[in-house]
Amino acid sequence: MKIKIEQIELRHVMMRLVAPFETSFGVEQDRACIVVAMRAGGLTGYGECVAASEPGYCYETTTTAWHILRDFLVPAVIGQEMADIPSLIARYARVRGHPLAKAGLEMAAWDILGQAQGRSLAQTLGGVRDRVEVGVSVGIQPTTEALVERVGRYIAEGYARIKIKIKPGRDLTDARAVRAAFPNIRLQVDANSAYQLADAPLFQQMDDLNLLLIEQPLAEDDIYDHSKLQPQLKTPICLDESILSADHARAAIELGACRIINIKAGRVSGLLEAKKIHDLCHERGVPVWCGGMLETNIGRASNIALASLPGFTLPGDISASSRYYFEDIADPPFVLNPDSTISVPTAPGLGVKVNPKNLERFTVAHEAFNA
Ligand code: OSB
Ligand code: MG
Repeated sequence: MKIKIEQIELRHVMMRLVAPFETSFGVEQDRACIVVAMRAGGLTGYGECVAASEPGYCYETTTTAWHILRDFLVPAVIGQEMADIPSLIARYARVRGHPLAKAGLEMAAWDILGQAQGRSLAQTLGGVRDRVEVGVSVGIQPTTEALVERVGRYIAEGYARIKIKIKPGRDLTDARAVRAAFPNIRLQVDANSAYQLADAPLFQQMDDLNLLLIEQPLAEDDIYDHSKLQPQLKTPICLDESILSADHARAAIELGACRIINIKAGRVSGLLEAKKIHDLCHERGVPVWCGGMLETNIGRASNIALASLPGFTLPGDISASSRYYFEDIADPPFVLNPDSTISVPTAPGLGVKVNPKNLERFTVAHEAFNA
């Protein structure tokens, strides 16, 4: 089956988070993304490019992603016949880097192809679960006391796994306080690249907190120093920012730089590469889990489908829709089941319905490209 890509529409969307989200690289109150609408064969597929307003998590921003999409990716695929995902990717293979921009476009194509074949994204990817285990990622709070209270409220809502963000000056004390208040909760920390190898003694002090993992302690481009840090710790290191491809994952595993990998389709240029990383890790017995980028329900549907693959054995950073936004641009909302899971969509493609009124309301810029 071949489908001609007739139109691609880009929308710069801004949505207010229910609460500000603070990490070691900054605070976000209004979250930006680019919604990609692809029209082909009478169908519309949606993708979410997760580039943020500022280059804190990675070098891409909403503005660079818009440039790469408008000037390079869209021209490479518009008017072209699409048979499958590899044939789509081949058309823009000469564009180096910019994984978040590529992943937004690729997601829309997965949605179209799934709809055309009458298969859910989870089915297409090879998912084996109808519900996925989830947790919540808790930003840095004004005080340690406020953090403990915030975590307590998420646990009361039913989240069975908590991740707290750390930064220099708000690390050991915060982690110890949360562990002391909740001795049995599954707990992990995320440093978002804020430390150096010389901080190894700090992370050694976390070894008796029974953490599931320590996420991305060192620089985003430094797999090597993580391989120097991991042997000094009992707690597994999990890489996020450092892993941009299956080749990076293989290098990190073979170097002993981590024992767990966080997979985000955006960071690795799309779901096809995300599945490759999953397959490699699954073969080698390395646990993976699905990371999040504060997605709308479009990106969340994609994350949940990905997390239904068999190697995703740790809870994902995939929370209920209400944890992020008061109102979303796609329905139905994702809700937390009593067993700290979220159900996998079963409708064809992403399995969510975009709400045109809300999408229009949150759009700050848009541009359409026709074949
Ligand atoms: O490092 O995992 C991260 C959000 C934005 C950028 C980076 C990260 C995060 C999160 C949020 O931790 C996870 C979520 O979407 O709930
Ligand atoms: Mg992370």
